Amino acid sequence: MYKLNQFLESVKLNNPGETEFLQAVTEFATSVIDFVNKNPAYEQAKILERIVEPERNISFRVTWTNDKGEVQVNRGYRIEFNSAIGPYKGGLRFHPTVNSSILKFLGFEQIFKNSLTGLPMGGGKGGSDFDPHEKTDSEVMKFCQAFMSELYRHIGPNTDVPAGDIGVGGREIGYLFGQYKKLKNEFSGVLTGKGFNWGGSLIRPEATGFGLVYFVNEMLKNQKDSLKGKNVLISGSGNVAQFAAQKVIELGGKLLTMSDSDGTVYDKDGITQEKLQFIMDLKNKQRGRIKDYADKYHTEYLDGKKPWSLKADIALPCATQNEIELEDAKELVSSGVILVGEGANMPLSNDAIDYLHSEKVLHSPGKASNAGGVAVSGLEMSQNSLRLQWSRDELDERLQNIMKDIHHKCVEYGTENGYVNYVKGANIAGFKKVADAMLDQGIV
Ligand code: NDP
Ligand code: 2IT
Repeated sequence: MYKLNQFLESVKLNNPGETEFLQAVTEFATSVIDFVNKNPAYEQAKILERIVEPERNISFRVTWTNDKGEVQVNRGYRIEFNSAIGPYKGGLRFHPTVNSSILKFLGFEQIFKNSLTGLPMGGGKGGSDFDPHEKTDSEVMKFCQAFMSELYRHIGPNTDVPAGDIGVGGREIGYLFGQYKKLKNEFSGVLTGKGFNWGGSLIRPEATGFGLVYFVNEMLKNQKDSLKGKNVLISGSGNVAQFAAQKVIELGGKLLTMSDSDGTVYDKDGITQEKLQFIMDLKNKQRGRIKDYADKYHTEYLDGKKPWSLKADIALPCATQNEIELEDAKELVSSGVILVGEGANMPLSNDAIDYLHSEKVLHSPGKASNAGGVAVSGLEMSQNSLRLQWSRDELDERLQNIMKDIHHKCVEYGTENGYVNYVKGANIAGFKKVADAMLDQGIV
């Protein structure tokens, strides 16, 4: 029998100071421990000890020159966490806060998320402490080329297939792909999130945000409720936030906020499709700040603040980890929020999650509700193998079915006295497939 505290203590000793990684492992192990202890084969094969240990952890120097000709040094990483059910798959994050703990938590979450999609993808994550803010296109290109000059020897369409995450979007994927192709003399599906004209998939840019709202819709349907007329708070204004916003508006929700790391815009009249287009242009073309929205539409701007103190029905954190802590969770509950759907990875601290669950607020973990992005990445890999591109309708339908299926798995494994504990459901369902594959494949 595994003992939870003893297991967590040993993970802590082996990974000193890696607070985000330990947070993710604690949430996971707390959910699955009873399930794991029901099958002694898992303990005999030391599945828990093995699953928290990355199969390979690569870190490397990235040297490049900025536009002034000054030499710059960054650190690059790729954590190849688990390949039991497919090639390593997961995004690259470029952000100054990136370190080993952050990427290990993301890679760990990715194992179970990818499993939940039903597609054959293992878990991995990578990135760098490079900060793309305020960099010119040519600097971003030079950094991406330098980063790929090392990464290319570790990845491949059947080995490890990176994609985007914070700070890595279509522009960066293009530069990374160009450099990989040049170094390997090979046009292959080694990255996802590619441009449509060079092997990308329709719906991939939209997939995480759309998938989140499809999932939230299933949660509401399960309660005989819907998004129509609901007041919604979204944090972030990047890839995930933008397309979550689009789908919320399409399905009849009233979107009150979006944010960036400087502050939050609060539009009492609701952010419409037209106003959202302004945000998309601002963020994707001009790479500007969300405050410009408040200046243009004369709305409130909460300088340096997150959206969680505002009154609403639904909160969709779509920016970054630990953006909702216990105090924020209390504010959300006291202002009447009935559902928190995670678009970001691990946006809630564990005590915030516990509080929401104790108040019976519906809550979905990112590994379930933001899995649409990697799911369509998996479909991009399938299309690359087939050397075909599917239509937008076909991909949207597949995405909707995958999100419904994940919701179904959460309900199946997570229902406790009528309340769906989506964290528990997602962890057990995601874990089971990977653990059983590890058992089948022996002690490797
Ligand atoms: P983007 O880089 O496109 O956007 C990130 C957004 O979050 C920006 O608005 C950014 O503001 C804000 N943000 C980032 N870091 C912080 C911070 N420390 N504090 C406050 N705000 C912050 O990233 P994505 O939209 O792709 O990713 C957002 C989240 O979704 C991440 O947690 C990511 O892991 C997760 N995710 C992404 C997927 C994808 O397909 N892209 C798939 C699944 C999950 P600013 O510009 O000021 O930095
Ligand atoms: O966190 C995530 O799931 C992503 N950033 C997307 C990963 C992918 O391979 O598409």
